[in-house]
Amino acid sequence: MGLFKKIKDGLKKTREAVVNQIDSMLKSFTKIDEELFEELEELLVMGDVGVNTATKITDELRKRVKKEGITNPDEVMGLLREITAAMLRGGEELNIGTKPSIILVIGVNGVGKTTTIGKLAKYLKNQGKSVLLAAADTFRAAAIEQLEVWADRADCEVIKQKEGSDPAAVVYDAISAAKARKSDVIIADTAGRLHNKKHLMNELGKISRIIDRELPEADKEFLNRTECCKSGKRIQECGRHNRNSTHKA
Ligand SMILES: Nc1nc2c(ncn2[C@@H]2O[C@H](COP(=O)(O)OP(=O)(O)OP(=O)(O)O)[C@@H](O)[C@H]2O)c(=O)[nH]1
Ligand SMILES: [Mg+2]
Repeated sequence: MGLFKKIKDGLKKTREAVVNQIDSMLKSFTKIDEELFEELEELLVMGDVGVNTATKITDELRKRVKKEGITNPDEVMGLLREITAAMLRGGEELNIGTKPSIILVIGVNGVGKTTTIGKLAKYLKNQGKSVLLAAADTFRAAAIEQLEVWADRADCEVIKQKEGSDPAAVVYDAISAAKARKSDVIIADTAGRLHNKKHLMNELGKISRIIDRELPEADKEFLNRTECCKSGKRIQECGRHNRNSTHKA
């Protein structure tokens, strides 16, 4: 079995397991009460939905149940599907209309920046966009190789220099390459950093200035692993939330 199929099947199993658990939990209830909402929220969090999203989903469910006078737990699964589908539809779109446009992915150590880039690259490629990755995490050992594995899966190219080189120079190279190849989107990986590490924050400032100078008219997104914010907004620290992380920068 190919690696990508293995990952896809793995994700499918996880999703099915969560849905089955919610289903049997709902069947064990005869009425809808606070305990049901709490158990549901717990299952969503354990299923890797994320605490904020799990709370949003259960809050919305409480509202709908009350408003529509629903009392039968059998009806909860249908409502859940509607709520999650609506949340996905309502998601904020990335503003990446110009050619090229650039997405700079930032966040503290181990929150899933590189993984998100891999998934995003694949998603954009499937939408017919040409994607170029910039390996601007030159700080953590093996970060470049990790990005290359994801690039391989998404079938896109990585612009890189050697470990320890200036990340702003990598971004500069990637912008030049994207202009020459007429790529649609550049996605730049960056080293995990905390806002109190001044030299790393300065480095981010330098990358940002290079982008503004080289791509003054382009659409730019600063994608924070836990939240999205547009270029120019203050870069906020995002909390370390990943239970599985083993990396240390
Ligand atoms: N459960 C879960 N694990 C994830 C998710 N995203 C990433 N991971 C895992 O978290 C670990 C760190 O992910 P990376 O993508 O390397 O995170 P990073 O922010 O690039 O890390 P640094 O480059 O070290 O700062 C890896 O083991 C990933 O497989 C997610 O959405 N859910
Ligand atoms: Mg990384």
